[in-house]
Amino acid sequence: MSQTTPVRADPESIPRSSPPPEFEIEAVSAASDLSDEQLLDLYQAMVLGRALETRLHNMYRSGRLGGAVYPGVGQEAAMVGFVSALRPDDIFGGTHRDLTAHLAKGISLESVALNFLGKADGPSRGRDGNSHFAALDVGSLMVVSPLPDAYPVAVGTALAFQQRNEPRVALANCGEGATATGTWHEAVNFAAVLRLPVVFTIQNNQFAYSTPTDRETALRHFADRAAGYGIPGQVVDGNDVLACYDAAVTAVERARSGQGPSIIEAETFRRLGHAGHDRADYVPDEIRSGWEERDPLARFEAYLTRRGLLGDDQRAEILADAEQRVVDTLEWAATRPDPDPTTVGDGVFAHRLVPVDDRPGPTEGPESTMIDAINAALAQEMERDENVFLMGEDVGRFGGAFKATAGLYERFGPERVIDTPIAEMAMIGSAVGAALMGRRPVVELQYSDFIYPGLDQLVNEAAKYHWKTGASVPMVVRGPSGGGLRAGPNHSISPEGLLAHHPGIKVVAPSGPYNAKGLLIASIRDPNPVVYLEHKKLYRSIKEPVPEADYEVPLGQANVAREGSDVTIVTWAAMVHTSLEAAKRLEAEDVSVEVIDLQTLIPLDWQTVFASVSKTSRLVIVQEDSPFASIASEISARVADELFWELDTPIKRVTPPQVHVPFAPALEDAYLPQVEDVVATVKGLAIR
Ligand SMILES: Cc1ncc(C[n+]2csc(CCOP(=O)(O)OP(=O)(O)O)c2C)c(N)n1
Repeated sequence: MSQTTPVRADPESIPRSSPPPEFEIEAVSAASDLSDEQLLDLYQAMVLGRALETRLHNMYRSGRLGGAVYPGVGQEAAMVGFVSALRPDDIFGGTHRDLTAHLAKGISLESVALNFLGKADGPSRGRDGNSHFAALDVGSLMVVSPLPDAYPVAVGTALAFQQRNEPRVALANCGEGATATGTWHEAVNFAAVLRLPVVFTIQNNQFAYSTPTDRETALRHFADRAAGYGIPGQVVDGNDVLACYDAAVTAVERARSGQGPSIIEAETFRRLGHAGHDRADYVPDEIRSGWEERDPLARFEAYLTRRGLLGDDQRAEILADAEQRVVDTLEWAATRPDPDPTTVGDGVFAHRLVPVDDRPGPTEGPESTMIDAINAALAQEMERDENVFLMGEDVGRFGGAFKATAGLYERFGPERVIDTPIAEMAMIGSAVGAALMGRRPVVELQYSDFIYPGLDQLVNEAAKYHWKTGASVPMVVRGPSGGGLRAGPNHSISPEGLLAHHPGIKVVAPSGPYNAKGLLIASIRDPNPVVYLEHKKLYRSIKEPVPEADYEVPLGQANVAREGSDVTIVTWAAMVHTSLEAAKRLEAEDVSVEVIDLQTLIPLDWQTVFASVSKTSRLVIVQEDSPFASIASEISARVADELFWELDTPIKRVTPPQVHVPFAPALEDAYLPQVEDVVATVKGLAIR
């Protein structure tokens, strides 16, 4: 058997990045059928972008602008060429470097200036700066730092277009470096599998910060990745605005006509550093000069001049006008008001406009398990609102790993019960995009443990959208959580503390069939991202009457599961039953226990907790989640803070130890809080 020695890249070698451009210096594609006026519009858009980026960069370097700048100088052909292929109601999802593209999509110069200066009336009202904004009114998605987070969201907008049969398209753009992320791969695969109307563009500007392209991919071209997804990929001269435009028009029309996604890579060059502070000393001179000879603006000017569309005077006038507009707008923006510091806590959640039906729901109904109650809630909401749809792994014909979606595929069809690839980032991110377009997605996680691979989209997109842009994101992520089924460390977590730690996510944890149905209906109707945790041990272990009619159990309201006067137990999900059993045993010993079932962890019903502790003067918190920096810690701290003088005893917590959930029955039983632990803790308070 022959042995081969692996050939590894020499870390000291001169980077292959920035291959000598293969494209002509002079040539500008003439395939496009744009009118003279449209050609000049493209030119003006490129000039304005360059004027803005250059001015911002100079301001930053001279200490007149805070925050950050990520100049796209040198990339104007790709930015303008790609976005100009879109219609006004199409969607663009870009990154930190896409200012010129956002301008071409229609965001005003004023909005951009206000955002850079963190002003109150800017698009993110001072909550984010530089190019990190959204302009949903012109179809530009929110820009956030993690790369390329707008990809899955753009895919979700395309999903909404496909579901509604609307002839609209999304274009998602990023740099070549970002194509190495799992986010990118999940988004492209997801779109390819579902044949969504989306175009993926890559601006290969030769460096990801300082990293050359041969440390980013082993392929010759980034567009070669397309073959791995079964979609077309193409490389274009990214410094030729018409080549970019033509390629994008073809890809956009392909997507619009239902033929699915494609990838376009624009080979271009970032003329300035990665950011304002970076002098890009790592770019070899010969590479820089090769590309600078092919500057996209100079090439297009030469083309327009050759065609007799641009004279020297007109060129000078266009440049001067753009520069003056930029200077005037930035000076004007500087005079606008800063955000009011008293609003720092505002806007995390959208207010629900449809009134919550908070009449106590009917309590009569046939006996049902929790899994059937969840299934009924999904079916009724899908029946009531055609915007509600489900997606997840195996949720279709198979009915989900725990059968929560059984029968829904047959009833509502494959467009509303979507089997997805294993791609939590793509599922959650595309739910955000679909929600922004007016849909009400419900994502099933096969186990709540798989929230981890989707967490970036949850906390950086779903949770931040309303706070930063004012747009609401009504979506539910639901799935089985909790232990007790001998499922081991990766199928048993209780992630409520993890989720509650992030602003902008509501967290719901039902304890039985009745509240499971009402809370799920309320979660679907809520205008915010809600994570709905279904304790899998409760799925089939208890039955109670569940009304057939639809009803809501309002979010943010706890339930007094048992009244008592000596001690308050605050708990939720499966631990409600452990605590109720403990309360029963303690009653025999003449200790009266009040059990509060929180039902919703975010927002938490402090009023009910405080009222109960004021009455009993004692508090025990029982939780299944790990103890360190958890919901139990937070409740302890808040109650100690606000009700210290009303407490007769220390606050106690009954929790697992700070370890992973173990598999062996003996270990898992030792891990999970048991009735005896609760009884012992309450007795330890020496009430009698
Ligand atoms: C997920 C993620 N990791 C790291 C970063 C830090 N970062 C910001 S820009 C950048 C380079 C991006 O390169 P590329 O995708 O080619 O885009 P470009 O900046 O060249 O436009 C890095 C590493 C980030 N924003 N997101």
